[in-house]
Amino acid sequence: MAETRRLFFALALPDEIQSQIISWRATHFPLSAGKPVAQANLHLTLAFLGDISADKQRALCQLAGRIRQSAFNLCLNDAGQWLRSGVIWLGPRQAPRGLLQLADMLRAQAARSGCYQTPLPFHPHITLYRQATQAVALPAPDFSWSFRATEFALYSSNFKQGRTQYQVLEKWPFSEQ
Ligand code: 2AM
Repeated sequence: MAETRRLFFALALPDEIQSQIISWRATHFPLSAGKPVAQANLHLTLAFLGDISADKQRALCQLAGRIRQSAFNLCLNDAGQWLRSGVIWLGPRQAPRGLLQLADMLRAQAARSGCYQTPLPFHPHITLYRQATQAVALPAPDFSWSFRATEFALYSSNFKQGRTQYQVLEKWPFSEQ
């Protein structure tokens, strides 16, 4: 059988925002909240592709490279918990149009290429904790991190020695207008 890799398109966070979020998380959530996501793994998924072949990866990268997307500002000022999936997340209260357009496009291309896409609406988020199946008191909504998104990337997800590691495989810049 052809070899496959577990892939997804995502936005990275600037390093300094990753580390600010980690400090904030450490002081605003109990230790028992769930399994914290490692600093380097904080990202915002645009489209999850699942385990796909090198051929499908190439085809999806070609389509991704044809997307023309302007850069946009993203403000992370909302947090929530999904008890069913055990996720505590950070996200924008109001998602920028550019982010929604890009995710729609990538998800549609993935679906047309046979990658299963959840029927749930896209809810842009950065997972802070997994296995958070007990309700946690969320921090007061007085936090906000803003940055300019200037590119998106294809990531592979690798599970090694009990840890999930993400690797950037390819990046596509947004246009500045
Ligand atoms: P999550 O953070 O909400 O779990 C890599 O696994 C990324 O793809 C994660 O950000 C994860 O979102 C997202 N993802 C979306 N659908 C997924 C699925 N069916 N299985 C695993 N990850 C999925």
